[in-house]
Amino acid sequence: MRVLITGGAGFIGANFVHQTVREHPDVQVTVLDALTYAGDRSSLASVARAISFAEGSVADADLVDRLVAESDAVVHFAAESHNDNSLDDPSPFVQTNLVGTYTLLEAVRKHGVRFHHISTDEVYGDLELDDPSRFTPETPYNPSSPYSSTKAGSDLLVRAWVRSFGVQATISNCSNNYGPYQHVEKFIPRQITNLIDGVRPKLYGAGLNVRDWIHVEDHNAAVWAILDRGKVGETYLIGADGETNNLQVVRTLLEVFGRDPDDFEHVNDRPGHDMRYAIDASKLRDELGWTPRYTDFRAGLEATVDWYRSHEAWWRPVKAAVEAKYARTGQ
Ligand code: NAD
Ligand code: TDX
Repeated sequence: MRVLITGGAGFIGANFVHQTVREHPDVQVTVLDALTYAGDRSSLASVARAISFAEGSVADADLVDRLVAESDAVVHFAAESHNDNSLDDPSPFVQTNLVGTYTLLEAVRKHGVRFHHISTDEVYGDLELDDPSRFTPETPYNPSSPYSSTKAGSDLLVRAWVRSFGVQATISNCSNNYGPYQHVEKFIPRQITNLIDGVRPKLYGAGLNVRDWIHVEDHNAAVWAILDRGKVGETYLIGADGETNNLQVVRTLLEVFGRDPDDFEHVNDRPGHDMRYAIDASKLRDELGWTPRYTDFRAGLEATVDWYRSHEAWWRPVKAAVEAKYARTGQ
């Protein structure tokens, strides 16, 4: 099987490429990635000889048509992925997340290629802290930010191309990922690299916002379960029952570093900051038999800290610029 992986030089995509090369040696991998600020070819260095790499945009119709014609399936990770950036400048979010997904859909329609669309739980908006419910595939879409609204729009394009044109597609909406190769702009790697540098972790607002953390390896194993056994036209929610508030994450990281758990800093909150995400993944568990393997969040965080400690050459070159950008908004 020939699989085209878009966004394979980014956080989740690179981990997916590594997992695929390791666990599905029969699969021929091609990565399509624009190498934006979030893409790093060195994340694929150890598998470079096992894969093909095309540098370019998912919104480039000619390039996409050529690559899709040579593929049996497309797994679409490529996106602008950071909420804070989408508040600063939404335009690349519209271009990549909406126009890019449209461009891929037209190509898979033309060539009859299987498509899997990677999306987020943020399409459902947020939940109150005292609301006992969790997101299910039936929860109405209600996105809050330019990022999540463009992801929601891309999901709706996929659904329409399935219904109107019979495109062979599935969608997954996953909760917050953590693990190796995550950009230092994101919450967990930002705090880990701050702590390595002796800088206090930065908590938006009171830090009571809840995210449903899942290890990136568990997310990607679920994507393979959907590719192997998922039903075309269906949406699967991916989550590992990992609800934790940001304050608790920061305190745990401080403990892992042997520091006072209260030695963090409150910074400006994110405008429109979603309060809580929570996933009910029972459809994925019951219908496809998927279960998460990384169920000890603290152990997963410790392993992630070790990874950032031993891969300083990977993140150091971009750290100062990320912090300078945050400083402009008092974050
Ligand atoms: P990321 O920002 O780390 O990586 C995105 C990758 O896409 C980068 O390699 C970048 O160069 C590439 N890219 C951006 N624009 C492109 C374009 N126009 N053409 C080709 N490549 C382009 O993102 P991530 O955190 O790995 O997220 C991957 C996917 O998973 C996204 O679709 C995101 O919405 C989704 N998702 C992420 C999370 C999470 O917690 N990070 C959770 C749920 C869903
Ligand atoms: O320095 C920080 N301090 C802080 O308190 C940063 C960068 C974030 N936060 C908070 C904001 C969120 O409540 O931590 C939480 C997580 O923030 P992010 O890492 O920016 O993730 P989030 O906005 O929740 O979105 C992530 O999960 C869903 C991914 O970036 C998305 O791509 C994915 O769809």
